[in-house]
Order: sequence, then structure tokens, then C-alpha cells
Amino acid sequence: MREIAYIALGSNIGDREMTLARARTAIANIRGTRVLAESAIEETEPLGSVPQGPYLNQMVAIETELAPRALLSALQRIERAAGRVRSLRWAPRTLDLDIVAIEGTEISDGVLTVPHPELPNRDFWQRELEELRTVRHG
Ligand code: A4P
Ligand code: MG
Repeated sequence: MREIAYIALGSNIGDREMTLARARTAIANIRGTRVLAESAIEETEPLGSVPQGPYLNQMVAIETELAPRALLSALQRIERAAGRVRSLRWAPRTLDLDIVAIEGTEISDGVLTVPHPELPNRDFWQRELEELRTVRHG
């Protein structure tokens, strides 16, 4: 089965532009997956209580043959390859990849929550999602 999924990219350490560019390439190279559209890149103020620098955020729409959990694993491999060291929740990171939404799907199984629970709290995700859906549906 083919799914349409929306993946958020975030980076706030190092060469953020380069990190996002590499992440887009890595996502396009996931087995059974192609990138349908890319939102504009936005600089956003950091959310959460940990003091940290501003993020670059972007969203891509993909079509994938992978089931949601397999997609999550593939994204986590890309995060690890980008040199992310897991520490505090909401802490600064080289690269963060989140599954924001999957068309026609809701998941809440303890590992994965889709739509992502932070979607209502993140204006930039809502803007980017809208931008991608407009591109896809005109
Ligand atoms: N998980 C559950 N649902 C999902 C999903 N839909 N997508 C689980 C991805 N992962 C999901 O994630 C922890 C676990 O969440 C995963 O193992 C998976 O099983 P993580 O990426 O290790 O932890 P995290 O990223 O530190 O926490 P979380 O809750 O994912 O936080 P966010 O939402 O990623 O927040 N400020 C700005 N301006 N821009 C940002 O992009 N991002 C964050 C991180 C904080 N502040 C930010 C931004
Ligand atoms: Mg995350």
C-alpha cells in the first residue's frame, strides 16, 4: 500500500541548511519512497524550556510503501547518521525528523502518535502542511 506522509525537518546546531539538504536527499533515498513536494525553509524561535538557538524548519510530502513503524525507523536512522546525540527531550539537535501526518491514518500505539501531538501547537508546521497540501491539490 502507498501512503502519503508529511515529514517535518528541524535543525538548530551546526550548518543547518546543509543538514536539511542532506536530510532531504536521505529521505528521497529511503526504500520505496519518493519526495512529492518540499515546503519553504523557515527560521523559527525555539519552543520548549531548554535555552537553545533558533531552528530551521521545513516539511516534505512523501509517497512511501513503508508501514508507519518502518518509516519511523528509517527516519531515526537518518537522524543518527546526522550525528544526533539523544539527551533531553526538546533539547537542541543536529537533525530532528518527525512524522507530522499520514493521509487517512491515525495512530496512537505507545511508540508512534500520528498526527503528531504537537501539530496544534506549532504554527510553522500548520503553515508548511497547508503549503504542501496546496501544491498537491492546487
Ligand atoms: N514518536 C511518537 N510519535 C512520533 C511521530 N509522529 N514522529 C516517538 C516521530 N516520532 C514519534 O522522539 C521520541 C519518540 O517519539 C520517538 O522515539 C518515537 O517513538 P525523539 O525525536 O527521540 O524525541 P524528541 O524529538 O526530543 O521529542 P519529541 O517529543 O519528538 O519533540 P519534538 O516535537 O520533536 O520537539 N522548536 C522549533 N522552533 N522547531 C522545532 O522543530 N523541535 C523540538 C523537538 C523542540 N523545539 C523546537 C523544535
Ligand atoms: Mg522528534
